[in-house]
Amino acid sequence: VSLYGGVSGANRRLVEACLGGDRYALARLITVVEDCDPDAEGILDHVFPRAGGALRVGVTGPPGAGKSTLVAGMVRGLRAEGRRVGVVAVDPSSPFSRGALLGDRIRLKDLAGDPDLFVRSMATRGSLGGLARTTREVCDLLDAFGLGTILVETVGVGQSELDVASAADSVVVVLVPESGDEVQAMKAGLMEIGDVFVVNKADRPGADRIVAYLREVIDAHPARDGWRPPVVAAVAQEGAGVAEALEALVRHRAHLAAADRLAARRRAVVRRDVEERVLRILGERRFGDAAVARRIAEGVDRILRREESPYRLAREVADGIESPRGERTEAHPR
Ligand SMILES: Nc1nc2c(ncn2[C@@H]2O[C@H](COP(=O)(O)OP(=O)(O)OP(=O)(O)O)[C@@H](O)[C@H]2O)c(=O)[nH]1
Ligand SMILES: [Mg+2]
Repeated sequence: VSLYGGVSGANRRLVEACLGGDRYALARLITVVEDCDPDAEGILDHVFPRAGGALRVGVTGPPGAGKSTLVAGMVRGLRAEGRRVGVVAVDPSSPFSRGALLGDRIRLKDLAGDPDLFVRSMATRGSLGGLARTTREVCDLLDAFGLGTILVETVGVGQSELDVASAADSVVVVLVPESGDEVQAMKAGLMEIGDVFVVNKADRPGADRIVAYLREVIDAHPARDGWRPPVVAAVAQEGAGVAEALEALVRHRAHLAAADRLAARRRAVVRRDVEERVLRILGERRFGDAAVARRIAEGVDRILRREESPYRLAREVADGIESPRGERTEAHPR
């Protein structure tokens, strides 16, 4: 099946222009994807073979830790090496922020007009799961466009934000000297996703202490894939530690390149992505079915009267979908 077959002529022209290097076409396509336009799937399907070459770096950490300042510094470093860079700022807390505030929020003002830098911000619409998915789709567009390094900034270190970051090949966790309690509370989650730790605002007291504490925590955890995350102290505002952070990323990249680790890492993400999409497609089909919708609506009333539990209703609806004519097979084999 050609998903591209149904894509409108206007959107096809955008795709051709984008793949030919037109950044305005890229921006328009991102909007199409963000808006869940019916053409989005076909467009993404078409550009997919052209993507995959870019290194994707997630940058996450608590609000105000200096992620954007660090990202801006990294962008300057990468641009100085002649690399083409994409930046995606994902803000799970804001329902709308597209374009306008961006240069400011991302602290890349002085780089505006650079044709080899593309910056985009994305805000929450609907669930964070949806945001994570759209982020990956947008990264595919940037990747197909030919940006060799994509930096994805996400605010927060709650579990769901970690999901956004975990779709990247390398994840930088940015903390500050005051993050001790956060590290304590989120130890396992941080160790699971952090490939490089940056203690920013090292111009403030307590930086040495948290650097030492992080190293302790890292050493106490089994190395993931044989990698012990380096801890870099930084004063991003003054550009200090930025080169070290980039260097740590280069080393992590080399580590991933060896022994097929990159593929292994991407395999897990891709599998989950496909599973989520299958569920979504099935869900759209099922919940669009009038009989199923009616059954759920009636069940909800019973649940509110405590005559039925949501657990039982969900099971019954699912079983009913699997064998619609009441020819019920054994409910839960195995
Ligand atoms: N003292 C100090 N301040 C810094 C440093 N780096 C950044 N800042 C300041 O910290 C504030 C937040 O910086 P951002 O880069 O916007 O932080 P962020 O993590 O991107 O913030 P959100 O995206 O809003 O979560 C700004 O006022 C920066 O100027 C640093 O190394 N030392
Ligand atoms: Mg920011």
